[in-house]
Amino acid sequence: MGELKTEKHVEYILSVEKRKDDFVSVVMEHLRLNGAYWGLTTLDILGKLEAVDQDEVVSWVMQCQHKSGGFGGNIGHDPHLLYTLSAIQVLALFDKIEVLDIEKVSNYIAGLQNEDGSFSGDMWGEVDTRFSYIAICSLALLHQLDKINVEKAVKYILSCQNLDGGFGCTPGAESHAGQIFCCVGALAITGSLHHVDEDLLGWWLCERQVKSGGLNGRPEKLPDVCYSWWVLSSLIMIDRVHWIDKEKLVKFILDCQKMVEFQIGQTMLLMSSTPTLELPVSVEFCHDAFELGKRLHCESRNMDIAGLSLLEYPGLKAIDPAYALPVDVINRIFLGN
Ligand code: GRG
Repeated sequence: MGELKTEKHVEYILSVEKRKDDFVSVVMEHLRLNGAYWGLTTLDILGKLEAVDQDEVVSWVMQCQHKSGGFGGNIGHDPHLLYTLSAIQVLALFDKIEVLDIEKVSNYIAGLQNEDGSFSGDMWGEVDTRFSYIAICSLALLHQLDKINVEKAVKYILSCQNLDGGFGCTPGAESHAGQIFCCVGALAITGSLHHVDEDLLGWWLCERQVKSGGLNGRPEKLPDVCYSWWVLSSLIMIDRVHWIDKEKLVKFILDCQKMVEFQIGQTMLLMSSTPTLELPVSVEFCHDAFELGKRLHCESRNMDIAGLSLLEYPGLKAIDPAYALPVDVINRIFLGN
């Protein structure tokens, strides 16, 4: 089995953090705060958070705040719940939550709860269990859960539970591992996991492991290394992680690491979604398109490492499966140590 190429992952994440003006940075600029959350969390898990300039990041995060109290994905962008959570998470990593006007941010989040207990992602009204998780996770990190109707929020999430034990994005929608993470995470944070049939859901989740050891996100789909996070974290929260073959999954994740030469003499460690997927050996003319694909994989890469942390891979900090932040950060917030 290969090993985790820690230094190469750190090198890659820092290179993405530094570039702000190239084509890809412009195309991805509206997502930057969420990318920052994943990248910085991964650096922390790898024990390398001190490699970034904390003051510079905190100052940039605060410039992403809108007058409504919510955060956009970058400076000057519209506010959305997702980036508001990312902002709180990044500040939590640096132990800087106190720079927030907690009243203002939590009022923005609470204002997006609907009459039926669900949450809209922003002022335009899209409803999804992702937003229920985001609102609940954000308010819990701010110690402000009493700003919403938790009972109704839980009731709405339970209305998205399917007969197969899984959860979808809205009532009646297909079960998907990503949505299951959101619903199980929100139920875990609110102390409502007793509503879940752990054996039924655990069965659905462990069936996501395919022959290669990788996990897919729903039946009959291809495995993808990003589900190392969504499926594993859910299995851990319902105490059924021993129902999958962990060793095979570790091998699958490590085999997705690919050293690729993308400029003469310059190599980068990329992640493919499955070990068998060949990444193109890039030459200068396809640099931009390749970079874009690479950047889209950045989130995946971070989920792989977060997944390895859940699998207790040696040398990695532990990550909390519900809050998706390092356990020491969560202990600092909730236990004050
Ligand atoms: C703080 C960890 C954290 C999350 C914030 C945004 C969010 C809350 C959760 C997203 C959950 C989710 C829906 C993840 C799934 C993302 C994904 C890989 C979707 C792919 O869907 P398809 O249909 O792929 O393209 P499949 O694999 O089903 O064919």
